Amino acid sequence: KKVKLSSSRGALIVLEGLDRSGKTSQSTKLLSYMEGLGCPAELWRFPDRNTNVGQMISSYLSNQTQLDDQTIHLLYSANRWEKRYLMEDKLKSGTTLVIDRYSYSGVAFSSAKGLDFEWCKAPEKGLLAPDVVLYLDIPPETLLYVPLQKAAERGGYGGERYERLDFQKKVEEKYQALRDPSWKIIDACLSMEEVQKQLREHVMDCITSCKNGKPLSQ
Ligand code: DGP
Ligand code: NA
Ligand code: NA
Repeated sequence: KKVKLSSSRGALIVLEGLDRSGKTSQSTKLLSYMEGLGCPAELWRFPDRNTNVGQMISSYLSNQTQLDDQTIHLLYSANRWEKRYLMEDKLKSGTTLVIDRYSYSGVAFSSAKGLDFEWCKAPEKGLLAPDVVLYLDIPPETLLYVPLQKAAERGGYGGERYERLDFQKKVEEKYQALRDPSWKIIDACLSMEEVQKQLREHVMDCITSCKNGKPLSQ
């Protein structure tokens, strides 16, 4: 469904992948690259832990709050909804948004816990559709080799909920079920530089097609 035809809008670029697939460092690098080119862009991430809803999610993730699976699922979704209209304004004003996780994380992580796949998708309907999904592909076993220093910074391996190998394997299966042929699958085991190079190519192609009038959809 078309929201509005715009002759020059920003692109909605989504990075997805398992925990520790490198999304955060790669998206930060992408932003500096775009800034260097003078391309208006912002880096967003979900969950956005700065809002009230985001603080509830953050408290849940650090095991300070207990919530049932359905409730936390809807909070993650609400956290995207509360940014939806700002997102649309930014895109229409020509700003490209690079987003570290979006609805696909919402469905993949919750359905990996055992919630019904279609039920998980329902509250995501009506959010803006990404112009491109960049999937950083790592074998879940890679989680076993996270450098000790990084694990320590994060409060130890498995410090947050979800960061266990068996669970990440299920998440990967769900991502595969969500995947469509338009996704760009990037081998995240390549060097940091090579991954970045491939991401930049996809991003620049996507920004060009949005500038050329590709409509925003939901
Ligand atoms: P991050 O801040 O990207 O490290 O994400 C925190 C954790 O929450 C991570 O294990 C992935 C998971 N997660 C992110 N978004 C969602 C979501 O929308 N729903 C569910 N169930 N989990 C999510
Ligand atoms: Na994470
Ligand atoms: Na993977």
